[in-house]
Amino acid sequence: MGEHRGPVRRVVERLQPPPRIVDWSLFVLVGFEVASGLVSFTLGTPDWWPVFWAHRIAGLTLIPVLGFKLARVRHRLTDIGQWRPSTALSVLTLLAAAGALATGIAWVLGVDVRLAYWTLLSVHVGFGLALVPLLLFHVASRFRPPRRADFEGRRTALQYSALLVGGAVVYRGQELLNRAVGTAGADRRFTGSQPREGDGNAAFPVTSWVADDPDPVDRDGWSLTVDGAAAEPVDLAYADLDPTAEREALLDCTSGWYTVQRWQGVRVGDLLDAVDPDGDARYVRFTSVTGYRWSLPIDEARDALLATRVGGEPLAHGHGAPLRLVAPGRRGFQWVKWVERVEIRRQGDPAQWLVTLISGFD
Ligand SMILES: Nc1nc2c(c(=O)[nH]1)N[C@H]1C(S)=C(S)[C@@H](COP(=O)(O)O)O[C@H]1N2
Ligand SMILES: [Mo]
Repeated sequence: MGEHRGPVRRVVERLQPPPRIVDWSLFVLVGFEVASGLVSFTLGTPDWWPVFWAHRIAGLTLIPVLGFKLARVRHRLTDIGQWRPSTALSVLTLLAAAGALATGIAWVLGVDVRLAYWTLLSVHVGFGLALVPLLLFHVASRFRPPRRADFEGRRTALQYSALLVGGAVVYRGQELLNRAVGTAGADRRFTGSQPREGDGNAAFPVTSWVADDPDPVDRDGWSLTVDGAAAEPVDLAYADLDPTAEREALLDCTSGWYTVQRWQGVRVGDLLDAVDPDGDARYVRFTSVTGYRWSLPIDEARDALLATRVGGEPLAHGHGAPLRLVAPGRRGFQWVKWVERVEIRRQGDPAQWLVTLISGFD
């Protein structure tokens, strides 16, 4: 029989790990993708590039492993007589995985379409999150513990190294090809975000998290409270601000776009100096009129800006007027809009993770 096998088939068979290893590595790879994908949302500075690379390479490695799996179980899917309730779940799991892979790859290749309100990158994240409960159910309904004999030591390790190296080579090749052909995918940042060009309010989208959508803030009724662990808290009217500080900063949203703008406003360090922070102050918390909030370590906060203008224009309501945080090196969701309170604190604020997600829901 051996002499009838084609060369492709022989390579596949040589690379194919044992079935249970295939199943477990799918589980581990998907777990890694979900974890690294979520963590990547918090990373905004280029020294974190390995996380993004690992996410892409593991994603590409998933494709052949998923292929091995499909080749093995395809008769269960195609033979309707064999369908069980758990088969439907398996198909949904497969669709979520295929959807996440397809949207991830399309995004890398520069496909920058919107599905209703969502960027393709957001759809990718949606598929990935849907995959979590589906995969857990799938594993629970078909769980088989790995056996010692499954780990044929060196052979399996070699197979996996080959798959990972293959993934890295394909990803690197894609980068070179994207650049050579000059697709939109070539302009992506290390985070995967695509550029939005131009200056001022109209140059980049208004992006709010889930349900945070306040009425326009009336400047005359608004004031900025600077308080907390400080000797002399103050309450500043808009006219009390001296918005003459200026800096260029890059806003990178986790939905997949970035923009470089000149922001003008008040340096947070100047606000802090005015209220005389206590010696043990360690964080500064910025809170929106909606309750949305984020904290920065005090030294980083000093260097941040509370902006009243962008690209030479007064900030539009959607972008956070009258005052929004500009936090260079942080992802967009940390750039709190419609700020009304700056609070000096001794501790961080773990609850901010939950508050930002549910802010705006009644
Ligand atoms: N109060 C508040 N601030 C917010 C948000 C929000 O929903 N509410 N969205 C954040 C997100 S996810 C991003 S990417 C930026 C987007 O800023 P922009 O709308 O000016 O583009 O604002 C951040 N600040
Ligand atoms: Mo965002």
